[in-house]
Amino acid sequence: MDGADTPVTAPLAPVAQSNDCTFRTTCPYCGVGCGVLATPDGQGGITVKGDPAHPANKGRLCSKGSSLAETVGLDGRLLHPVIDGARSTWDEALDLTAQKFRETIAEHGPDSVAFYVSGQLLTEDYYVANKLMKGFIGSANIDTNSRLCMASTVAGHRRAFGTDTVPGMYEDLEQADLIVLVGSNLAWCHPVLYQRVVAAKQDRPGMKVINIDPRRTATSDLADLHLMLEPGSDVALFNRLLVEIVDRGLVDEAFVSDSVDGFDKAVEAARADDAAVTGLSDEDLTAFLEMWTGTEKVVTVFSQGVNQSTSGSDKVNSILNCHLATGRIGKPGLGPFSVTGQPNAMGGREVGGLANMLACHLDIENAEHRAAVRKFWDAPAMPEAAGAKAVDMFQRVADGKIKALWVICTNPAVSMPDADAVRDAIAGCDFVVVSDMFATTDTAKLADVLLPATGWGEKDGTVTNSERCISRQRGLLPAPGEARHDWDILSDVGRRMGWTKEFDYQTPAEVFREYAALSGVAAGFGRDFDISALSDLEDADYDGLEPVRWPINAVRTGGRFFGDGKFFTDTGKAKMLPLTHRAPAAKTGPKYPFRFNTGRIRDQWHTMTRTALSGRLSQHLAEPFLEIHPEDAAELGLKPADLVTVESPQGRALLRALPTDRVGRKQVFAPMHWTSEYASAARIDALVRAEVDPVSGQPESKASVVKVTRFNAAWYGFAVSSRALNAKTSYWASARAGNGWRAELADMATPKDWEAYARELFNAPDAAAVTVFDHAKGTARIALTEEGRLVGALFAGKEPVAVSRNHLVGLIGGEAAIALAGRPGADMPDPGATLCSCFNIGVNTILTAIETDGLMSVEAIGAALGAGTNCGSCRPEIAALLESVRTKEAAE
Ligand SMILES: Nc1nc2c(c(=O)[nH]1)N[C@H]1C(S)=C(S)[C@@H](COP(=O)(O)OP(=O)(O)OC[C@H]3O[C@@H](n4cnc5c(=O)[nH]c(N)nc54)[C@H](O)[C@@H]3O)O[C@H]1N2
Ligand SMILES: Nc1nc2c(c(=O)[nH]1)N[C@H]1C(S)=C(S)[C@@H](COP(=O)(O)OP(=O)(O)OC[C@H]3O[C@@H](n4cnc5c(=O)[nH]c(N)nc54)[C@H](O)[C@@H]3O)O[C@H]1N2
Ligand code: SF4
Ligand SMILES: [Mo]
Repeated sequence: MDGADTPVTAPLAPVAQSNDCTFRTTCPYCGVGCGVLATPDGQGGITVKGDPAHPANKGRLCSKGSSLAETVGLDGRLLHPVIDGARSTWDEALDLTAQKFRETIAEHGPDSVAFYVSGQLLTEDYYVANKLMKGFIGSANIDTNSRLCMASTVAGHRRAFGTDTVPGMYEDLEQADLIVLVGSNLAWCHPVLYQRVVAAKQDRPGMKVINIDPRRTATSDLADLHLMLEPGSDVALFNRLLVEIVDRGLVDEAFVSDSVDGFDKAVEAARADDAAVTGLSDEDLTAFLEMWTGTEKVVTVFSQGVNQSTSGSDKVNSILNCHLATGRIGKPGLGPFSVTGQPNAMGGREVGGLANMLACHLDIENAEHRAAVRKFWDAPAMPEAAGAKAVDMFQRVADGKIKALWVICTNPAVSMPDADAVRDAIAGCDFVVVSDMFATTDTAKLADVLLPATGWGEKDGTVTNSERCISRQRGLLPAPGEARHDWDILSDVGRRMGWTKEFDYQTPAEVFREYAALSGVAAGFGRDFDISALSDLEDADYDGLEPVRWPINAVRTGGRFFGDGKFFTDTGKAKMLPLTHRAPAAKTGPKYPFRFNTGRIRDQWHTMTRTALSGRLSQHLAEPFLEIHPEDAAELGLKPADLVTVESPQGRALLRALPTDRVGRKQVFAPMHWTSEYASAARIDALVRAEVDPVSGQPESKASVVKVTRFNAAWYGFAVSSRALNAKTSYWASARAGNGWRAELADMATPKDWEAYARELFNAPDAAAVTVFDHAKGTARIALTEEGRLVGALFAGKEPVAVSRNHLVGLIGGEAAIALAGRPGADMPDPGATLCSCFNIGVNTILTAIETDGLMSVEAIGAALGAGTNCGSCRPEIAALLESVRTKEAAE
């Protein structure tokens, strides 16, 4: 361990509130873990800004973080428990839950029940869930959505290091001379960390960035080199790198002989592999090898393009092999760096949320570890083997082996692979409890018992970010309705199941102290995760806990791991693994010719339960889409803005085609976010095959196979509405916008009576109607008004309708007369689709500024329009717009 590093900040200064009623808390979205200053307005609202004192973001926030104020209202919140669709009391709901779990266990054994939890739970919630299942119910059937996210990294770390440890910290990215981003769209998924990289690169132009991704993304735009490798071929690429390292004599012989096992076998396997499967040109491959081997300070950042694969663990180890061979680990400015997805993805790994781990990085299969935890908990039973991992868990639910399921803080009916089958399995399960903030999620709709949980801004506890930094989330708003905290609900059920003393927690601070003490026990076994110095925190110190990086014990705080060559394996040495490329499990062929890649967009968070509440965030990309290569689109006879049916052997979706050369030939990409709440058929995990990595159990979410066909719509429509729409067409996708909603529509049969159709769509039977029909062209324009105010406007035609969507959104609730023009008058320029969500600046506004005012840089556009000057999340897209104008000009 490298104990020389200074702590992140002096721990324990009691500053929960910076001044009057401003709270220092942590953003609930990505694993960057930015500090947020939130000020309640006393009426249920808040204002937010970045916390300049937080080490992760130093005052910055991205578009999602800066929009937090728009997502804390009561809109859609579940405010009281529900049993079988009817309101109940907490006593009824929790008694029923405890009773059903007890009965099921008594009759069918502990493995007939399961918890499926989440990397968005706070550490304290997670600790109680894990203790209840593993220690008291006596089953290891608790798994988490981190199985879909971090499991391959956990497996890779454990195989190489003997423990699941991220060696470095964020400042390594700033100090590196080369950053290699593998399967990471950092610009959209870890935007503040990305901005730190951009700033460092501006300060030191010699710094280089390589992006390894089969798709061109906002992140590739920053890269000096973008390797569009064949999907799934990362192991072959890093094997080739390992051979190059050896052949160039760049092995750190001293480090390898003192601190690494398995070198020879790993190199032998790498030599036998063939980089041709990457599909990269010699020129690109050579450039990569030159840059990596020619630079000492390399940080290799990896994310879901690596983890979500049937060779995910091998991909991780192929990267670690190269860092271990060169001794490039655990020192400033270099090392492998897995970025975590969810705000507490790391905390969940520490606390033992996965079915194959115990708390505090202890191993479930290790009898001594089990005995120690059992003694510490005074637990009646401990499982001796790993429980069901997510995919397996829902299979057991489908098979009827798991008969009682509790889903907490995750939406598996949308986010699990083979999602239709998962949805059906949950629907068919004897007893299902769902704890969520919202009643209308696709999973919540399937619950027998629905429990209202508090959410961000209401709950108190800790999270750990990608660089092992533990920060407080603080409650600043009252719990809405009867909502309760997850740790509290879980403890109450524990007590009702009979373990009154063991689950007698009154505050999250009590839970945290117990957890910190257990980490001291783990440290006794030589485990790395040790926060024992926090085990006697007073309540006030817990309230005031400053961001602090673990380990936190009597001898050290924070710092890097492994620079000293000491690892946590049985031999104390790191392990290099012999690895061989394996292609994705699903094979493309005549029936399913396209490789189906999936991932994220800038302004939505997962299944959209919170980010879609913000009209501002919803304007960036307001509709589910499929990126497809223009030549493939042409072969399918697709016209611009056509809809496509995407089908796999598992399921089907209906998406807007987005022809772009950002994807390769015969590769398509769709965002993971849309649910049945926001679109007719865009739960894209319904198409994803439930194929898992044999080591980690993580599903291959990015490499299924599909076919794509044109959806032959008889008509297309666009609508704006002051209230939620009642769309029933084959295709619809709706989003909050301005003072109401917007929707895209299409169907195979044209309504006979457009006006009647519009009244139903807008729930406005008595509104006054203004209609314009062009029967020759087959277009219909209908505006419905109540008391002179526009409640809904529908534009329909045989072709995708070309109207100014942002302009129409601005008219919702206003005067009706001007709506039917569909676009603004000549005196009012059309802003186009929103690019900068902070200042609501559209593409056209920026293009006009580039073209007419001759603005040539992102900075100049910022100075003139403000775009990109607040959160900065849109800066990569502004840069891409500039580039497209330059390319266009060069071609003219
Ligand atoms: N805006 C936003 N940010 C988020 C989230 C969100 O929902 N929205 N979610 C958070 C969470 S939980 C997570 S896990 C992270 C995920 O963060 P990322 O992993 O950066 O995001 P993804 O878009 O899932 O995938 C990254 C890239 O992997 C590429 N890829 C696909 N197959 C391969 C392959 O075989 N090899 C390589 N090298 N690349 C491949 C995809 O083309 C994609 O561009 O984001 C976090 N941040
Ligand atoms: N095809 C494909 N599928 C994927 C991925 C992909 O890249 N491609 N990525 C995978 C990854 S990496 C991830 S992390 C998952 C994410 O997938 P999910 O975890 O299913 O997505 P979320 O929308 O974040 O679900 C969180 C739920 O918890 C609720 N919630 C929020 N806060 C609280 C709280 O404090 N308490 C409780 N009880 N509930 C709360 C929210 O309303 C929401 O319903 O998706 C995975 N699925
Ligand atoms: S980068 Fe954005 S989403 Fe991630 S923690 Fe920071 S503000 Fe939140
Ligand atoms: Mo994730």
